[in-house]
Amino acid sequence: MNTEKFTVSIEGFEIVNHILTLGYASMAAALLFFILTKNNAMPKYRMSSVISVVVMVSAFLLLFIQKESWSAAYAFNGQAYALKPGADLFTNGYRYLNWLIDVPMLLIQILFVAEIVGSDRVKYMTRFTVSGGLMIILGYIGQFYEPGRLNENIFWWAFWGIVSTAFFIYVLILITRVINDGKAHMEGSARAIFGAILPLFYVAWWLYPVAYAAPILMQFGVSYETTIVSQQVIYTIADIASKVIYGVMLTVTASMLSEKQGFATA
Ligand code: RET
Repeated sequence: MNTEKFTVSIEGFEIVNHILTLGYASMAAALLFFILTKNNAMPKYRMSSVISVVVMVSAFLLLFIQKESWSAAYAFNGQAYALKPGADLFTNGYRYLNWLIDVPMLLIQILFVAEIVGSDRVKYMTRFTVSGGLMIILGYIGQFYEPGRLNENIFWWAFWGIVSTAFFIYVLILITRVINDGKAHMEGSARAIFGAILPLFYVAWWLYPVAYAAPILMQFGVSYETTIVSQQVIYTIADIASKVIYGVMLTVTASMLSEKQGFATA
């Protein structure tokens, strides 16, 4: 096996370790935030905070494992970090399994703050879970063939990525509807903050397919190191935006809506 091409510089190796540590540290800090602020909102909104807590725990564990997987795959050879013979290869696979939990959770949590209830809530919950779940499972299959991996196969990687994107577009259509419906019965700053979730969502969620696609740059002469390091940086920014910032915006909206309805926090 030619492991030469899989070598990463000291800086590259450390940036990934640092960014993954930032990732799981943010999840731990935000976990406390969601627990401590849960009662600032009326009971009907609190499921949003409960779901954020679930998401934080699962993302914390995943990013911790991701960091361990990265450190364990390489060893310093006196000049750079080379693949360690006999060690497990670094894999993003754990991420996808974490998303399988977190994607339906994140999509469902907003329904409580948007006050979508009854059969509409059930309808959205089902559609979000099925389409979000398929989007992730198909991407999980595709990532095994990622360019740069030993068993790369650009055809299958692109094929599963494109099919997964079709479900992603459907999720974007549904979430746009949910946010617009929710906004319709809000006013003032609650409406402004809740409305700002839509652009956040579009930017943060698109970063995932961008990171999935990044390794194709190797076909155009970009190094293995640059693509793999930027992939981890993009994933971490996306994780913090789509889970932590999103959850905080929902929490703030819920407490503003509660206050308007006369709910006083102790
Ligand atoms: C994949 C495969 C390539 C095509 C597309 C993808 C979309 C992934 C998304 C993931 C979102 C994850 C979140 C996780 C939070 O915990 C699967 C990368 C479209 C949108 C929000």
